[in-house]
Amino acid sequence: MENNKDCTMFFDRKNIPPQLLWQLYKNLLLSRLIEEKMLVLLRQGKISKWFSGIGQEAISVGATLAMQNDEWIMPLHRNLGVFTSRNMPLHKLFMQWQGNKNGYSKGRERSFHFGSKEHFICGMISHLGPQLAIADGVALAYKLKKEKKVSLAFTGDGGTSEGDFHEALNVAAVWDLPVIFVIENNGYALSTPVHEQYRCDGLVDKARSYGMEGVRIEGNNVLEVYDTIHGVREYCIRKQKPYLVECMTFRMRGHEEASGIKYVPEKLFEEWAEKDPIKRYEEYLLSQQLFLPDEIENVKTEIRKYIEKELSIGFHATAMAVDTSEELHDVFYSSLPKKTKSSVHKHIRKSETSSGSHVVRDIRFVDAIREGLQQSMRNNDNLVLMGQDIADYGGVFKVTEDFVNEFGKERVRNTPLCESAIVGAALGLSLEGFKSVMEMQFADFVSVGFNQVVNNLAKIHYRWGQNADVVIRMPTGGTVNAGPFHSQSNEAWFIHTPGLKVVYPSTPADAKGLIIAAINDPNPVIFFEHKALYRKITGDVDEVYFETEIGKARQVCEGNDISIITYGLGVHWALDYAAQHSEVSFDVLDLRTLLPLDYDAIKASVNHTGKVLVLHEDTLTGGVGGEISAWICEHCFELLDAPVMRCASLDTPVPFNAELEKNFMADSRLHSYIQKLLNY
Ligand SMILES: Cc1ncc(C[n+]2csc(CCOP(=O)(O)OP(=O)(O)O)c2C)c(N)n1
Repeated sequence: MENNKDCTMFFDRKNIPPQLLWQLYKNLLLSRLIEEKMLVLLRQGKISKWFSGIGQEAISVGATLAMQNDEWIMPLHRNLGVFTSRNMPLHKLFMQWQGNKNGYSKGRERSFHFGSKEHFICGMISHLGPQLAIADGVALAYKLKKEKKVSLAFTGDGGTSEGDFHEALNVAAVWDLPVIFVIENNGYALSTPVHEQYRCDGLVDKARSYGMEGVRIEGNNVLEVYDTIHGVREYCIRKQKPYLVECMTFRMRGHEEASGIKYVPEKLFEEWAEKDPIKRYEEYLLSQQLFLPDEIENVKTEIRKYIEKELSIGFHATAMAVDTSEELHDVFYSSLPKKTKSSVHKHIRKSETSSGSHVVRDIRFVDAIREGLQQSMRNNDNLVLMGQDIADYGGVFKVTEDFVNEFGKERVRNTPLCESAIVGAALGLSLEGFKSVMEMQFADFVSVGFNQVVNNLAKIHYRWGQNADVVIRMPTGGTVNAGPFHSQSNEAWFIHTPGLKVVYPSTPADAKGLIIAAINDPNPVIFFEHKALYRKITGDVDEVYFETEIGKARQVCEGNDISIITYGLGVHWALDYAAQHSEVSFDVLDLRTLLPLDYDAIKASVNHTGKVLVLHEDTLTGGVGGEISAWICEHCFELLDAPVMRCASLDTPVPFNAELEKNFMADSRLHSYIQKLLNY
């Protein structure tokens, strides 16, 4: 090791060539000088929040330069050096921080909560930990494509306490994924010191418990960071394994600029000022006569000028012109379908249909889903299935039984018990052009993957233009005497989340057509499958590969006394009731998709009868029935002959006892609602 006598840090340049030493220096400087300028602008009220990474720059810069430019990085709020080291144009970054339309998130996201596909940077969500599992998914994509690449995700010391940290590291270890997890241990998580955050000696100790290698390094030493990540990267590729790197550093400013630093002892600032990553590195370069003082001064002047120039472009950007229609249309990714095997098959179906050569069979609901999945797997080489026990065991409902024999364990993946990480990994796969279907073992368990669904999958396209090509299969619903945690109807949780599509078939034909459509849709789709229908319902299903359009309801039967607007098991309740009450003429509408709703079909049904009952298995308060009812009142008031009524399940958890559950279920009150409407 070469010792720079004037400082407390040891620098070892190893074989790093002078151009790279210089590049590291320039990138450190750029990051620091931008930050210093931002702090001035913040005081002048020209930008809003700022999370400072001053003192931690060596980690972002060293790590980014040790990666290839087309390898994904998942940065957080103190990683300016990642963005600048990937050469993102500074004026566009300024526009981003000002919330300008020409920034990376079109003004929709603040500070560092944005990504750029072009730069292989995945934008964070505020919740910190979810970044880690996305890196798993990207690494899985590299592995499946047999590419010699790694992904890299950052976390702070605080973030390591989140369940997402545990899940992501565990999945990476179990699946042998080439991911580098970098902890920036800067002493505090907001005001919480590390001794209130964890009890192990060092966070790197956690690596061993996951069965992965780890190392703790001096995070303020840019050469140490660069050299470590460079070596770790090669290790991850060669061994196809993850690696944990704990970088010791210090946060030299407040959590964010407005929050102050009173809780940090002064002495720590003094100690860490001595280890300033830029000052020390600069001294090293000069002491080794690698560069001359003039060169250093000149580059500082050059960078300052560059910042001013780019800033003025940013400040002269056109002011935001709000366009509501553009906002609404940018929630989902839309593209013309690519010429994939699937479109070829769709074409085949049409010709087969017209020549009458296709075969329709009477099959069970569960078999229809299975067939849709199987044909999708055959048609999309880039489709991966993930879920607990879905491989050899075939899933608890046997939907994927034998799939592993046809498609192999790489594409039919058993997962550890970690819903959040698997949803995150699905998103990571999507970043690299894969499609995925995740099976929630029971829809109830989505609650432990909820954040990734509603905040990452749902919002990512609107936030920075990246789509989430993910389907989550949700075996749902009650009437199976399974108690509160294996019977819930939780579709309303998702209907309230812009950016998701929510699909809920009630027949075998729709189950097949809609699962295929959901897989072909490049957006996140929450796909509900009622467990009670799996083996109870059969119906005609075309054997060819076909899609049923998402967003279109189906008129099940036409009538003129009462409309029953429903979905899922409700469709069968309505049909059974209608069969037993031929004296009443029912117009039954099967919604099939709950987000987006087919308002045209709803209006047409109201028009047929003037009396509407919205029927669903979900509980009453806050259920989708409330939304439909409000919409009808607002848009079809003149067509109504009675108040819109909702028949839903009791506002209690789903009880276990068969009699209690029967009483809970909406259909136990169906007759009285129909009578009320008839008599109105
Ligand atoms: C799930 C969640 N809980 C709380 C917060 C609020 N919060 C934002 S940053 C932060 C501290 C994070 O500390 P650490 O992970 O050590 O990173 P650092 O800010 O020190 O870089 C907290 C508590 C959050 N963003 N997300």
